[in-house]
Amino acid sequence: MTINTIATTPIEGQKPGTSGLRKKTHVFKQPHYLENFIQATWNAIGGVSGKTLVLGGDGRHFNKRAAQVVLRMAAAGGAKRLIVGQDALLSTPAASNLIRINGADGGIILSASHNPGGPDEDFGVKFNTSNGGPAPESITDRIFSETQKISEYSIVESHDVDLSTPGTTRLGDMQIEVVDPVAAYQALMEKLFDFAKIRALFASGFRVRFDAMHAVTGPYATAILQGVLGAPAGSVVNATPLTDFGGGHPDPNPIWAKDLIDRMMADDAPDFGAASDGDGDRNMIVGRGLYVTPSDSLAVLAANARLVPAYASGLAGVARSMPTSRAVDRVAETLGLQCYETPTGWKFFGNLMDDGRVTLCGEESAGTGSDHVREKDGLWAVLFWLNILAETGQSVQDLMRAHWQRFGRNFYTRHDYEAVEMDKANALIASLRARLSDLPGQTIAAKTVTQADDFSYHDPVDGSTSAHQGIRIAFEGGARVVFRLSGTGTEGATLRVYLEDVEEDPARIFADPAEALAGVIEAAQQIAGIRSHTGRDAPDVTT
Ligand code: G16
Repeated sequence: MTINTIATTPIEGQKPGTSGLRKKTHVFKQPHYLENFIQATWNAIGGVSGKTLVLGGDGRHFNKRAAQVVLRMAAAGGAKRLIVGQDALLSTPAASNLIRINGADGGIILSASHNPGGPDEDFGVKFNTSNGGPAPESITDRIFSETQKISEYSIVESHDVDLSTPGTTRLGDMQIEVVDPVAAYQALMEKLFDFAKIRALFASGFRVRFDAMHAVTGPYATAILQGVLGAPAGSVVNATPLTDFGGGHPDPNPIWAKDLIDRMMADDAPDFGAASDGDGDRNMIVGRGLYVTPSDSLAVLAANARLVPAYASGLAGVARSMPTSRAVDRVAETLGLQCYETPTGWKFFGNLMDDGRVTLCGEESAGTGSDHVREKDGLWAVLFWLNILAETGQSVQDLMRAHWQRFGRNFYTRHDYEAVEMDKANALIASLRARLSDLPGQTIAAKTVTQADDFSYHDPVDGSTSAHQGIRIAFEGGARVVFRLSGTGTEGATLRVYLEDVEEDPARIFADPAEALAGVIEAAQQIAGIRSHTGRDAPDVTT
C-alpha cells in the first residue's frame, strides 16, 4: 500500500456550522478542499490509527466520489476497520445506530441534509463521535482550528473500492465492511415499536403516503412500511434516492413537500401523510386536512410515549431547542417531567441523553428523536405516530384536538428570509442586541414585552457555555418571538424569525394559526425593523 503525503495550505471558511461543514458542491470539489477537512478531522481527534469508523451519505451528487476519498484517507491514517453503507448510502440515524452497535470511534456522514443537491447545489460533511451523535462544539472548534494550520494530508494510492455489494474487503491494513444500509436500522425499529399493531392497522385499510423526496429514506421506508408492515405498494413515493433529489429541496415542510400537503388536504386524502429529508433525520407529519407542526409533534409523542413499547415505562425527561414552541413544556409540566431548553443543533442533546436526563428531544426544524440513537430520526418519528394511532384508534385530527383541549395550544410559525446580505443580517441582530435592556415594559403593536435576552446555554453535564444562541423576546400573555441567523445556509445569511402565541381558551384553540399569530408577527416586524434592515417585504419561506 502506498501512502502519499500531499503538501497543502489552509483553506479559509472551513468552520463547521449548526450541523457539519456545508458548502456549494463546487467548493468541495476544489483541489484539497475535502482532503483538508478530513485530515483536520483526523488531527482533531488524535488521529484514526487503530480506530473503527462508520461512513455513509445521503446519495447526493459527489457522495460516491467523496466516500472514496474518505476511505483512502482513513486507510492512510491507519484505521483498523471501516463500516460503510452499500453504494456509500446511509441515513444519518442509521449511521448513528451503526456507530453505537459496532462500538465505533466515530463516523463521517456525507450530507448537506435538507439543502438541495447537484453540481450547483450543496454538499456537506459531518463528523459524529463514538456516542453516535454529532460532534460537540469542543470538537468542531478543534477541527476548525486544525483547518487553519494544516500543511499536509495523507491518502492511500488505490483504485476505487467496490461498494456495490455487501461484503468484506481490505484497503491496505484496513478492513472494509460494506453493509446493507437498512438492515440494522430496521432491526432497531422492530425492537422499539409494536409492529404487529401497526401491521394490523394497515391490514384494516388505513392508508399512508410517505414522501421520501427522492432522498435516502426511500429504501428504508419501502423496506419497513411496505415490506415488513404491509402498507400497500405505492404508499412510499419518490422512493429512489437521486443525486439531485429530482431537482427539489429535500426538506419536509409545507413549502417543499407541497405535493404531499395538497394530497392530504384533498377529500380523498389518505389517513396519514409523512415526509423525510435528504439524509433521513427530519420528518413532517400530516393528518387528513391537518398539518402538525414539528413542535406539536414533539409534544404529542411526549404525551403518548407510554403507548409505545420502548417508552412504556416512562420518559426520563424531554428537551427542545430554544426556538421550538413550548408545547412540550406543557406536557412535561403535567406529567412531572424535567424539560430542558438547548440551543439549535442536535449536538446539544447528546450530553443530556448520555447522562440519562432525557429520553425524547425535538426541534422546530422538523427533527424529533430519542435516546435510541444520538441523531434525530425521521422514519422513527413516523413509526412512533403510527404506533400511537394504531394503539388509540384515533385519527390525527382527533388526537390533535384532544391534545390541545387537554394541554392548551401553542400556535407557531417560522419565517425565513434567505440569502440576505451578511452585513445587513448582522446589523439587524446587533441592533436588537443593543436594545435588549430597553425592551421590557415597552408595548409594541399592542404587545407588552416582559423579557428580552440573548440566549446563553449552560450545559448541565459538562459545564460548557454556548453564548449568543438567539434573541428571545417574551410578551405578556405568553407570546414569544425569537430571532437568529441560521447556521446551515450556504449563501449569505438566513434570518429566522420564530413566532409563537399561546391559547388556553377551549373556545379559541381551533382558530386559524395565521389569525392567531397576526399580532406577534406585527410586533416582531416592528421590533426588529426587518423591512428596513433587509429590504424584504415578506419572508421567502414560511413554515
Ligand atoms: C440541522 C441541525 C438541527 C437544526 C437545523 C436548523 O438540521 O441538525 O439541529 O435545528 O439544522 O439549523 P439552522 O437554523 O442553524 O439552519 P439538518 O436536518 O439540516 O441536519
